[in-house]
Amino acid sequence: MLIYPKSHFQPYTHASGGWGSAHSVMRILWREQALGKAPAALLKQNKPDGFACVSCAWAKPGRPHALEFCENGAKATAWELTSLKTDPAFFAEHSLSELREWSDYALEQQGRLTHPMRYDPITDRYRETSWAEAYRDIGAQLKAMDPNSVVFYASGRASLETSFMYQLFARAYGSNNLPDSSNMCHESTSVGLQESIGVPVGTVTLDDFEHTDCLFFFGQNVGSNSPRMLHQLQDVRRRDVPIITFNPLRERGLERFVNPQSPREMLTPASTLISTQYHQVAIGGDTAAITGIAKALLAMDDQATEHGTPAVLDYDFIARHTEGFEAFTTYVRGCDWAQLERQSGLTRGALEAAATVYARSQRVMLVYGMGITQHRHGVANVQMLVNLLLMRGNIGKPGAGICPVRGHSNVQGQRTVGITEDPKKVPVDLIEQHFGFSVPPHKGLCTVDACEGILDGRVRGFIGLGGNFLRAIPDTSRMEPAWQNLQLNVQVATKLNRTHLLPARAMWLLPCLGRIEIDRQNGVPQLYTTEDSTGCIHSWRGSAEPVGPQVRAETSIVAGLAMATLANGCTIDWQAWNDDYSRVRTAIATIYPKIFHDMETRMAEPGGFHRPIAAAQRQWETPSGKAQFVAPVTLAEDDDVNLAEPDRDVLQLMTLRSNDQFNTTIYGFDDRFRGVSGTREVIFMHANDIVRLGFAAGQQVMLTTAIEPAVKRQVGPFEIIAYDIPEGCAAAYYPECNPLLPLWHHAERSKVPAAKSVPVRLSLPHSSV
Ligand SMILES: Nc1nc2c(c(=O)[nH]1)N[C@H]1C(S)=C(S)[C@@H](COP(=O)(O)OP(=O)(O)OC[C@H]3O[C@@H](n4cnc5c(=O)[nH]c(N)nc54)[C@H](O)[C@@H]3O)O[C@H]1N2
Ligand SMILES: Nc1nc2c(c(=O)[nH]1)N[C@H]1C(S)=C(S)[C@@H](COP(=O)(O)OP(=O)(O)OC[C@H]3O[C@@H](n4cnc5c(=O)[nH]c(N)nc54)[C@H](O)[C@@H]3O)O[C@H]1N2
Ligand SMILES: [Mo]
Repeated sequence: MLIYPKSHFQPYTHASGGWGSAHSVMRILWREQALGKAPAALLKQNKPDGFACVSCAWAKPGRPHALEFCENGAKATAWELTSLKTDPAFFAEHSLSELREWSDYALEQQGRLTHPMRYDPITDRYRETSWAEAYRDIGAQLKAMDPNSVVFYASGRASLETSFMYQLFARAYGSNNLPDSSNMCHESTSVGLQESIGVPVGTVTLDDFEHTDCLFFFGQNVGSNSPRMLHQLQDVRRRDVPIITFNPLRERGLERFVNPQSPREMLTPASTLISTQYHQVAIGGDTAAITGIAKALLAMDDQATEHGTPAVLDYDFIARHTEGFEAFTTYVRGCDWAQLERQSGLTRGALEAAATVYARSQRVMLVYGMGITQHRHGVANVQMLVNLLLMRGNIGKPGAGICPVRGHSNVQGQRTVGITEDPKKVPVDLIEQHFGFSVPPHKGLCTVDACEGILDGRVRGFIGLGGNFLRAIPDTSRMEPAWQNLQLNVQVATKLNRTHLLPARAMWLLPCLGRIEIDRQNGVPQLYTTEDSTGCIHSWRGSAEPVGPQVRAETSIVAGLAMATLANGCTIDWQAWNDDYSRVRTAIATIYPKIFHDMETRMAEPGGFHRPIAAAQRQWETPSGKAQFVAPVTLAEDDDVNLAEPDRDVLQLMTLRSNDQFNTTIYGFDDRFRGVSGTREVIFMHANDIVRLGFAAGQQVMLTTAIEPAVKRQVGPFEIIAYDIPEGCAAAYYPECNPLLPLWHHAERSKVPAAKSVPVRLSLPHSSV
């Protein structure tokens, strides 16, 4: 189906942004045949009177730039506004067995889904159905099933209105099975921050970037995955604020940036140096690195005591606001430097250099992403970041705080309005009082639990509100066969993907509007809301004409399914909510008054409104009312293999995104910043490891998971690329590598799959392992 251009590797020596970015945007607008609608839409992107970018969750400023979008946001817009269509004629032509042979890229490249479709097992094809029939038949199926056997997945994009309705639908039906993409992403944050500082989300806002005097960056690839943040970083650097980065790879966006919206920068060789210190930490070495920094701070503080100079630690803050300091410092003092160096892959000198800058800064922010959360000890990792901040009182003052960079554009908001498997995290009393049904009391299934349930047959039905579950989850080679035992699979989507192609006994594909499109109910365009990474809630409106008359809003689809499924008892007027989204917002404000009071007026203010975040006011909503220092139990973020063992033949593999994808959506086969073009089937390795293991750069190898040998997990052949990465570490792309990731290999407590630490061995394609 797809002709791969010849692959090519050439180290990228330019800054991120700049002409490379402009060129890449034009190419996708052209290919998606989106030059008609997309340029006009781009002017509305992330604007107060426009729509929220469908790409990342980074904050949208109240005073936006003339063009408030980035290369990847523009690609996401073009992808959604494509004039290509995957219509009933397409499905008549291709059977599912045939489509399963297509690549992810080829599937989505067919364009937008336009009609509700039902799978017909006799012809192995999707056939057009009507909305009325689809709702009726799905409702009948759901009514006949045990609610505990049905999973309601959400992928992080749907609006606050849709998400609120979706979780009520699931709960009124009798299920708390509400896994979310967050379960594969920042759940380590939600668990770790809640326990340490009493809130599940970050504490900083955009204003803090204007006041900070030092920024630390851990495991987040800003240039590809949240490029609009480069504007804040560029401003920070103009004030000569140091940025200290910990990342196994020298990511371009963390090194240099040219603002593509600045004519001066585009026409001169000027670029901004982003990171002032760059530490290529070993994969899984962050806890050891932070322990080293903490150790250096304690040593500086001891010296200060000795010399009678001012303390390095903020003892007043520690005494008034925290607990656990003694146990934490005892742990840190007990670690020796040789161990910390070995485990972090960094020298004592490098860690002391970072500590010195930290110690002399008054307002420090820590920014982080998947490099921290997607590890076996991802929760402990997040808590180590908090420990470092607490040592000098860097939470709850302007310019300081913790900044997890969320993934999907409304993933944080979905949690805020009740998408969670844990009923303890929702206001059950208010829901029961207002909507006339009982919330099931027991905990439902998160993503990993749902996968286990599909494998062992407990899960019988799956509703997907967006996403590409079967590609995003771990252990995909084991999951795909099990998936086909499902009784029911309903997918609400904008484009065709692999999750739509593995038939359950009954299966529907329901096409929805994207959020760039105008959502009219009874002829009236509706507003919708989202919450960004900084806890800011905005209202938006679509600006492009819908892709076709048959496509429905996600809100309508949820209402339609709920009306067809729910028996008596639930007092929600789904039809009224469907007709006027302001009624849904009124209901949200009734259930969550502290956050959403007066929502209708506040959401329209430029830049939206901030949800109250207690920790940012130094109120700690923890059981003891204090922020918690949490000592790690181990320095190894992933203790399935011993990283420090000499001459291992096992590499620690991280699975990451290229600059040409949004999660499982592959825009193209180039990763400009990492210098790869024409292929995604590569493994990045250190030159010494290539030689040591008896291979050569350019050679094709198979990758096999090195834990749990009883189950063979293998992908390949992939081409070896010699790359600037710490020895013992390797990198390759997600989702191609997902068959390698055992389902049980997830973070303790948060159950986030440890996608950044898969132990692998390499072999030649034809040898047996
Ligand atoms: N264009 C684009 N934007 C996106 C997405 C996309 O796919 N494409 N996805 C969205 C989503 S859902 C999410 S969650 C975010 C993801 O955005 P990121 O959090 O940036 O996720 P990854 O691309 O997986 O890359 C993680 C980074 O962590 C580094 N890393 C890996 N292991 C370690 C480690 O052990 N320690 C440290 N310090 N660093 C490590 C990697 O080198 C890489 O730079 O982006 C969102 N935005
Ligand atoms: N190995 C490995 N695995 C990972 C990760 C990793 O770093 N490594 N990252 C994990 C992370 S952080 C995440 S968030 C998950 C992502 O997992 P998902 O959220 O499940 O996956 P996406 O690729 O974002 O989903 C893409 C699909 O969403 C649909 N879609 C797009 N827009 C809309 C819309 O507006 N409405 C609806 N209804 N559908 C829409 C389209 O049909 C598209 O095919 O993957 C996780 N998996
Ligand atoms: Mo994510």
